[in-house]
Amino acid sequence: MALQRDWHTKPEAKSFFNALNLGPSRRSFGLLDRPIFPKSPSGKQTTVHTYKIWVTSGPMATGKSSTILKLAGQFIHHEKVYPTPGVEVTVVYWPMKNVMSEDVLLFRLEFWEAGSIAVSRYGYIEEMIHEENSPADAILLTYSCVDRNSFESLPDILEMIKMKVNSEPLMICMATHADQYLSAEVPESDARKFASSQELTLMRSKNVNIGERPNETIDAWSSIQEVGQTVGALCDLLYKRDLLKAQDGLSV
Ligand SMILES: Nc1nc2c(ncn2[C@@H]2O[C@H](COP(=O)(O)OP(=O)(O)OP(=O)(O)O)[C@@H](O)[C@H]2O)c(=O)[nH]1
Ligand SMILES: [Mg+2]
Repeated sequence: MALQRDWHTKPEAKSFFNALNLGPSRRSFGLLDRPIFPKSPSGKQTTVHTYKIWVTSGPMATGKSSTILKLAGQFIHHEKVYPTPGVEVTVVYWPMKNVMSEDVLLFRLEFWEAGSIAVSRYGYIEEMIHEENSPADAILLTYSCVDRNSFESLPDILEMIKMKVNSEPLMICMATHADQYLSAEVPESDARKFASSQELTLMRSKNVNIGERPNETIDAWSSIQEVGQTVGALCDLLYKRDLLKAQDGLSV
């Protein structure tokens, strides 16, 4: 049941992605919004697969909000720092095609972030994110390539997650500031070693505005091509995890 990770680059994907855009930019969806979506080439109604993704870090700003904005195709304000005051949820829809069945699946990724200042003041707010009734399907452990301390803090965060979370989420290590590799304080080899020793999937994000348009908007197709690899990989890994869990006879 493999998904076509690069489907966003195919001409037939265009009408599906356009259904999620608002004019020349990607639409930002509220929690209750539901896009109107075309049928699959197979004639079937598209199924929606929802996943909760918790984006976290050590007790510092690593680029959590910027990564989420980047994946959602929204403008990132670099000139001023905007610490996330509490918990924020951002919804990203992403269509992908099943290689075997020709069905198009619509992924609804809910990115949950608690700001680092808010967490250090009110530790309980992160508990909301991994509550038992709706645990996170994936955890994005973020660190900044240009801040060694943020990388050094990851083992403790990981330990804390292992103690508190028993739903076996997909674990991703997300390196931000990948555009600033010349000032990197964390060599690629260190990141790879850490990720493989902890069985984490390593991803990178360059949280800069590519395809900038007037009025602080981003061109939808520039964004889709920019983040397609990362979002496609996330959807594919989450979907495979579901299938494996179903095979193992666990509830999903
Ligand atoms: N050049 C560059 N700047 C980045 C990148 N990611 C984040 N930044 C900048 O880093 C600063 C902090 O980014 P945020 O996304 O607000 O960090 P955060 O982890 O959400 O911070 P809190 O909400 O306070 O926990 C901002 O000034 C961003 O513009 C990146 O990949 N490249
Ligand atoms: Mg933030």
